[in-house]
Amino acid sequence: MTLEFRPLQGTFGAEVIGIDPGLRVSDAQFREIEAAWFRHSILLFRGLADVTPADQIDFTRRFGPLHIMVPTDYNLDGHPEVFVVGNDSEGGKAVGLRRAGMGFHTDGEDKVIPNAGSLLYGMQVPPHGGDTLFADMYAVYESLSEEILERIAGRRARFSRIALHHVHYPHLASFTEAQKRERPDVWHPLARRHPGSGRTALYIGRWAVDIEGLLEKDGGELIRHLQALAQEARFIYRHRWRAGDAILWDNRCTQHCATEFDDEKYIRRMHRTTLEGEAPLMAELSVA
Ligand SMILES: O=C(O)CCC(=O)C(=O)O
Ligand SMILES: [Fe+2]
Repeated sequence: MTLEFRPLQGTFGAEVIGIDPGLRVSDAQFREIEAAWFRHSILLFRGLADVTPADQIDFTRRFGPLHIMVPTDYNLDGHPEVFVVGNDSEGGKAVGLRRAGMGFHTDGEDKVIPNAGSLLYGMQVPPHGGDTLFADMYAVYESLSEEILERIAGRRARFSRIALHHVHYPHLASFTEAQKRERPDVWHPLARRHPGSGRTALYIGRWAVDIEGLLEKDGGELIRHLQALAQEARFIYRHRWRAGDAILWDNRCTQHCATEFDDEKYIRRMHRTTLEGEAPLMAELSVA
């Protein structure tokens, strides 16, 4: 069956039409899907049915090696590659991570090797709320002024759990010395070249705190300015989930953010498979 890719919002995002509802695809179809993923950054699959954890793992693995989330508390029994997101419970025990991904981020941005992408499958979703927002970080990069491009060219941002833990999780206990050792700061290029598309995206996220080579205060201000810019409506696709949807996003050129829903009243259960990645590539300076 030939696949069709129907754009979601300009060239950002596309719905894959004509795919097998169990995500079983031929090699030729896989090549088309991967090329479309590089063109559109996020792919939406709708009307999926009976995608088992094994089907989801097999499909995602076509794109590259899978990552197993640590700690393993919310990984599916027997299928540790599947990480459960949401408020579902079994036998009185929470099976998923609640309130995951609030705040714009890319998965694994706080690690030396961030994750290339993730496939999130909506098994059970609330009738309203619980949307996921995606930001097109190629478009954000392309909107930057020459002055900002010059300030970020060749520079890396510092991503720091240690510096921002109390900002993002004010309700939690502060970071212990052991946690600080486990989650040291990392630096990634702000202008990131995508190895598949060859295009350049702005690479920041919720753990980015300042910029090497700039005063801490100036770098911090610039990061906050860029993060506010990325959240402008013109760069955002809002996904309203239906059960049976899955989205494959590319962490190298998008950010995403979960939103609230009434979790006293509704169950939201999502299964996520996560791709390993590569050390982010610094893009060449493209300003004169
Ligand atoms: O639940 C969502 O909408 C997104 C959660 C998230 O950030 C993730 O699964 O990586
Ligand atoms: Fe995430």
